[in-house]
Amino acid sequence: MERTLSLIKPDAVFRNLTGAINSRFEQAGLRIIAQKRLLLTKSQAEKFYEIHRERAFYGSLCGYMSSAPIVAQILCGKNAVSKNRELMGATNPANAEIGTIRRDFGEGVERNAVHGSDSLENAVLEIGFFFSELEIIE
Ligand code: IDP
Ligand code: MG
Repeated sequence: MERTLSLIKPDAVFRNLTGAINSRFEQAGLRIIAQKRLLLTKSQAEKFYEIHRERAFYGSLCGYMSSAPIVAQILCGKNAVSKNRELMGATNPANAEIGTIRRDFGEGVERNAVHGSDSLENAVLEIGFFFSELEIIE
C-alpha cells in the first residue's frame, strides 16, 4: 500500500467538481484517507512548488494556487502514486488521454484541475507539508 498527495486545484474546486473528481479516485480503488479544504498564502504556495522556482510559470502558478480554496487529500492504495498520475493524465489537458481527470475537467496547462505527487519520496514530503500524522486515519 502507498500513500500519495492529491490537490484539487482552485479552478476545479470553484466549479464544484470535488465530488466528481473524488469518485474517479474511488472507482479506481484509491481510498481518500484524509481530506481538507484550505486557502494557501502566496508564500505557502511558493514553498510547496519550490522545485519549480526557476521555471517561467512559477510566479503565475503560485499566484493561481493561492487565489482561491483548494482541497488537499491523501489517497491510499496499491501503487497509489503511479495510479493517481495515470488517472490525472498529462500536465496539459490538451495532451491528456480521453477519460483522464485533466482531459475531462482541466481548463488549461496551469488550471489543470489536480496535482499529484510524482514519486513515493515526494509523496512523503508533500503529505508532510499538508497533514500531521494525527489527521491520517487509515
Ligand atoms: P505536473 O503537475 O503534471 O506534475 P509539473 O511539471 O510538476 O506538472 O508542473 C506543476 C504545475 O505547474 C502543473 O500542474 C501546472 O499547473 C503548472 N505548469 C506546468 N507547466 C506549465 C506551463 O508551461 N505553463 C503554465 N503552467 C504550467
Ligand atoms: Mg509535478
